[in-house]
Amino acid sequence: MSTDFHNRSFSLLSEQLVSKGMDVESLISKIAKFQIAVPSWALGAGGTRFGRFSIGGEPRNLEEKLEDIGLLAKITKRTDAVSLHIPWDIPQDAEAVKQKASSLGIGFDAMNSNTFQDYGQTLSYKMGSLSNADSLVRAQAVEHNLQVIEIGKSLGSKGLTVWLADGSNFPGQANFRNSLQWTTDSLKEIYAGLPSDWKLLLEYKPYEPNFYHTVIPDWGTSALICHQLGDQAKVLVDLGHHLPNTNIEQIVATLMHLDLLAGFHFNDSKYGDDDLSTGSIKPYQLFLIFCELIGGSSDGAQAWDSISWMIDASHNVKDPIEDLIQALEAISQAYAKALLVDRKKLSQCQIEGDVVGAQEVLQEAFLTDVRALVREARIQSGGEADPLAFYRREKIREKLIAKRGKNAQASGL
Ligand code: AFD
Ligand code: MN
Ligand code: MN
Repeated sequence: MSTDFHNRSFSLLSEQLVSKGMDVESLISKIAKFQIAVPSWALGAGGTRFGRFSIGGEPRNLEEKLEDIGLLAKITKRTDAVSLHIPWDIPQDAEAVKQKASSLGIGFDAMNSNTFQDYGQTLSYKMGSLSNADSLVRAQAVEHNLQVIEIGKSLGSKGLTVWLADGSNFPGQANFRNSLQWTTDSLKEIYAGLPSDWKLLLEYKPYEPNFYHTVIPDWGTSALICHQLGDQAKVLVDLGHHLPNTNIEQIVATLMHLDLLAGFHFNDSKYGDDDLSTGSIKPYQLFLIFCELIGGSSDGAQAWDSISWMIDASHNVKDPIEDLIQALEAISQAYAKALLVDRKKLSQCQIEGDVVGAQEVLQEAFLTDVRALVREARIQSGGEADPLAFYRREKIREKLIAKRGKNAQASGL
């Protein structure tokens, strides 16, 4: 896209916004400040249980994952952190990894533990980890999480995300109450090892890989456990972790009202935990979530800076870097649109019961084409006007294949 095209569309949009009494500079600085962490596992093709199609040139180790995120940071200016997964990303030399990351302008967001797979540890997680009927397995899983905290401390991370695959596939397989109690007790032991300036982000998911019950299936169970752990434990909302038609924006509002929102794993889905590109299926839902986030933080329910922003996606047919460029853009657009909501008018409509008026307020913001505003924020921060066009024009994937090999596969089990 030409600079002239951008300048013309940006000045037209600015005129519109100023005429509505908005401060364009402050909008731009908010958008520029809003950074989203990239998951280390999203730089390679993910795959499903039916197979995996390599994309070529994928990162083969942690250093190459950081290089790919460094590129995203440079051209999009929308990310400045990585969320690591252990044992997939165990740094051989933490200091060297930290140096490399900071040279690329990348910090370390929440660490992710992994007790949903067997990767050579002594006792199997097949029948669960923190909820396992065998106390020795539970102890092993607790120890793994404590080790993840140690690795995170060496890198400057301040968060531990715990997602448990624990559950059962058949009625009678597990005792619901014991599973919940054992999980809670195990999490208390992990929480006791949490540094005072860390947070524990407790993720929930209704099903998969277990298909009859999951120990932490919903936001309510996660919140109940967080209450028993302490105020450093809060609920992680993964957008794909809800049964179809769940009102996620209401969950976000409720958690903020309770100061219990740890943060997000952004993605999109049609049916389940599909891990599709954020904003590719339900952009209006993403916008409504940001309306609650802006409302909750401006009304003092929960501080914006206390929330963690991460993508959690898995790519089966797209180039992972292109997918992440699209996701970062979609998140920024939803945020920018939500900033345009006339909150004073909205609450007036709510008080007066003006249903149509309230919807008009939201639609007015949602239907505003904010791409020029998001692009201006990126250009002013030194990013590319059109990151996707840049990525393709510079033939970056071809260069990565030449450097790393056609069938290079992301490190990860
Ligand atoms: C899977 C799980 C969950 C977790 C992620 C990283 O469903 O979302 O956060 O893997 O461990 O997507
Ligand atoms: Mn997740
Ligand atoms: Mn998931």
